[in-house]
Amino acid sequence: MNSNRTSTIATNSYPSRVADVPSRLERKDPVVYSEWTPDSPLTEEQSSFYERNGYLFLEQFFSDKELELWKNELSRLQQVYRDGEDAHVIREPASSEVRSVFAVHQHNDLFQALSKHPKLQAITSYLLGSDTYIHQSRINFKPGFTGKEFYWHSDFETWHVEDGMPGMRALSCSIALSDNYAYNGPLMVIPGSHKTFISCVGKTPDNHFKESLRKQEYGVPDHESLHSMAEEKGIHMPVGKAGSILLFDCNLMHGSSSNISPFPRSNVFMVYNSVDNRLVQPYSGQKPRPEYIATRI
Ligand code: 6CS
Ligand code: FE
Repeated sequence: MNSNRTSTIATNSYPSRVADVPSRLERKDPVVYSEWTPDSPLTEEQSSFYERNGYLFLEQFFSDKELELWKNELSRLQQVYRDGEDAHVIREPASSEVRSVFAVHQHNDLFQALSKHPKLQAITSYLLGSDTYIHQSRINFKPGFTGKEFYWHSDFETWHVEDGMPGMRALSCSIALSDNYAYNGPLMVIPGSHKTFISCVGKTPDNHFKESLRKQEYGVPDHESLHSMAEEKGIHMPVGKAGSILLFDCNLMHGSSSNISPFPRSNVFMVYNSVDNRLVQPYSGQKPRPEYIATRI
């Protein structure tokens, strides 16, 4: 085991789930790790929007031809995993509908190619200021009528506490494989929330992921923190056609409502982590989560 893989409390810049009251810590890490130049893959305006808001929504990012391929593969996977007991397949809390399929970048050739798409790699390397690897990938199907919510949370809080991600040098790219409307449970974000770390209360249960991926109840922010953040910064809901992408910082507060519309809101998420931010031991002190949730390189 090399030395930098052991996390010590002294190096824990973002303690969470250790106190019995919530607290707010200022972000210690940059948001955009590169200097913008005219050769950058984003415009200066896009880059500074992402730095300020913690997210960037790009419509019609992929061609219809590419999209058709991934949409067909999505439908095929939904059939493949409809029954069965695969660990990386998560079902809805109140039904047996498939909620998420994890590690698609490992199990599936088409989605592996998507995770390495040159347009995505150029943007993620620019924003994270280094080469990147996939920390986690998943398809969230959010089926029509039964797709349940993803309560407000910061991904980084979980990835730091439960996976041992040292700093805020990772981002998610949500690729819409179905049209995202206001009424079918799209992602909602609190712009600018990525610059504050909400330290949560409560001790992480063992094997927490067995519940949290269906309905997260630990590592979720308290109502007072959420209320004051939303009051101060508002809530944005970037929606658009299939083929659009939503890039968002690992510490951005986000969530999505249940989908009671007849229309699915199926997105594939690729999480890019900097190779200079590789996981150490979980800061919770518990054993690491399985590889299909958090890649350890
Ligand atoms: O625990 C995780 O890694 C997952 N949980 C949520 C709610 N978002 C990020 C990720 O999919
Ligand atoms: Fe999330």
